[in-house]
Amino acid sequence: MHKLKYFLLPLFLGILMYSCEKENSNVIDPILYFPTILDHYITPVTFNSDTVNCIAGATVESVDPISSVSLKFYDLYGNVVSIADLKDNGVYPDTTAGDGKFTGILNHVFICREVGFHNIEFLATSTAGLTSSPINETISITRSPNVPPSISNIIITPDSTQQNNQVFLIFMVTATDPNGACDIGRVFYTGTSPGGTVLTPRNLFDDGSCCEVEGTGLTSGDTTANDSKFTRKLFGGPPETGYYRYYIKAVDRSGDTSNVLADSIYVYP
Ligand SMILES: [Ca+2]
Ligand SMILES: [Ca+2]
Repeated sequence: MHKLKYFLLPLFLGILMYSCEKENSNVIDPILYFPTILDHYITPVTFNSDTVNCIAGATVESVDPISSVSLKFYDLYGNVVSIADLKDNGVYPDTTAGDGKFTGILNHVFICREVGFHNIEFLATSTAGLTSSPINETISITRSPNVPPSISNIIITPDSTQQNNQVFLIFMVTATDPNGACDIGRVFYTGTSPGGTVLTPRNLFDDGSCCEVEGTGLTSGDTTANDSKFTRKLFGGPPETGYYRYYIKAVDRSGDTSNVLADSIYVYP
């Protein structure tokens, strides 16, 4: 009897599921028509300027009428900083109304030029509120000629500490760039242990200790964000005795390097 029950139960469930599916298939699903961007262009794609000014176009196919075709321009941190509406209305730069080719002008002026590759995204939305798959491209922002950054006011503490004694090591420097604070790409130290081992390079931050850095579970130790003073606070016990030597420098977004400032921590037995 028990065996029969175990045989019948799945059979019963199977029939139940089948009948449910059958019932579902009788429901008329609404058919969703997503617009498709068939073709797109943007020109030019390189700017050696604070101003971005491009003409962009997208050819859109859609069953439902199109309510908008937009072009988003992103900063280097993933934020949308400008949006252009592409129109199919025959008004410049669009040539012919109603041909499915949407055209517009993307314009953005940087307060501080962000040299690098910026993402742009084309997106079409229908009157039914359905959006196409986004199409992504990049615009390259350059700076030529470029002026390198410079650093000053190096502070590394403590001056000395005992071997294996767990302490906070603090690295500070002021880094500026004549092209603007946003042109500082990276501030970091390299170094060597007393025995000559190359130390892992560490970045310094001007982030006001907003967030955990580099998966360490610690913040940078920086006091005030965006004041050109970069800091890195680490916790550890130096294992070797002698001089740990550190070299700090900055690199800007065009890859040019600042002067190098050096300091050391003496570790006694
Ligand atoms: Ca620069
Ligand atoms: Ca700071």
